Amino acid sequence: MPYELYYWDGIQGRGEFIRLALEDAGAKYIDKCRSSTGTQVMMEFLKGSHGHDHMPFAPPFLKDGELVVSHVANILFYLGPKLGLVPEDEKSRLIANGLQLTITDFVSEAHDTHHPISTGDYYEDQKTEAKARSTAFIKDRIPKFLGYFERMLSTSPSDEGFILGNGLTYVDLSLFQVMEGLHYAFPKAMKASEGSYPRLAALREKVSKRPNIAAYLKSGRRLPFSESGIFRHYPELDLGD
Ligand SMILES: N[C@@H](CCC(=O)N[C@@H](CS)C(=O)NCC(=O)O)C(=O)O
Repeated sequence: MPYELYYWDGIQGRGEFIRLALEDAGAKYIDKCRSSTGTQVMMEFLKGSHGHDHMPFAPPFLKDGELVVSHVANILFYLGPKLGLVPEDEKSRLIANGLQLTITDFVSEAHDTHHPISTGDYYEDQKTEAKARSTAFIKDRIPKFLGYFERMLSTSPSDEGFILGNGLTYVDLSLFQVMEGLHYAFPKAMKASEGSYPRLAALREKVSKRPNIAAYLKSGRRLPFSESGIFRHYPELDLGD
């Protein structure tokens, strides 16, 4: 039975962290909302009218048989051992989950740069606040989060440049996506700080060259970044010249 991934059609968004894990592992999955009736089925799940005793609050969620798992970090916690994307011992799994939850926080802050006041309102209605939020994000939050991951990479026992040691984990794939997203959204700020994160830059490069990831990135399954996703490029929110 293939896994079923439920996520808004047309954007990478948070669903991309799951896609990258499934793609790297060569797992069989159906990206449900890319089919004509998928979004309708997803909405039924979210309304609780699908006969399941538990309904997720928001996408992404993954269906594996009768099991429905929500939240990016939770889905990856579930998939990690099945896909061979995390060591199986408890300590490693908890460390990986802690790192992934830190990525969740970071992604949420990246989202808030363009929607600092209300997710339900247009960016155009919160541009002044978005500029203030983005300025602080670039000045304080990107360095704090990326500095942390860079430090974790430098203290990792891995001699291959991965964050947990002993091979790639789903956290490395998510860090690739975070770096891709930040470079898309804030190209000038990321260029200006390029020299500060050599290990993250090397990891980004390394992940992009993994055969399954390279094939995925070239395929139609990889949706482009856009101003409907989490990482959005509004030039006015980036570093000035
Ligand atoms: N913590 C959740 C966040 C899920 C989330 O915010 N999903 C967004 C799409 S990326 C959504 O549809 N949210 C609906 C809402 O917050 O009302 C995760 O990491 O998966």
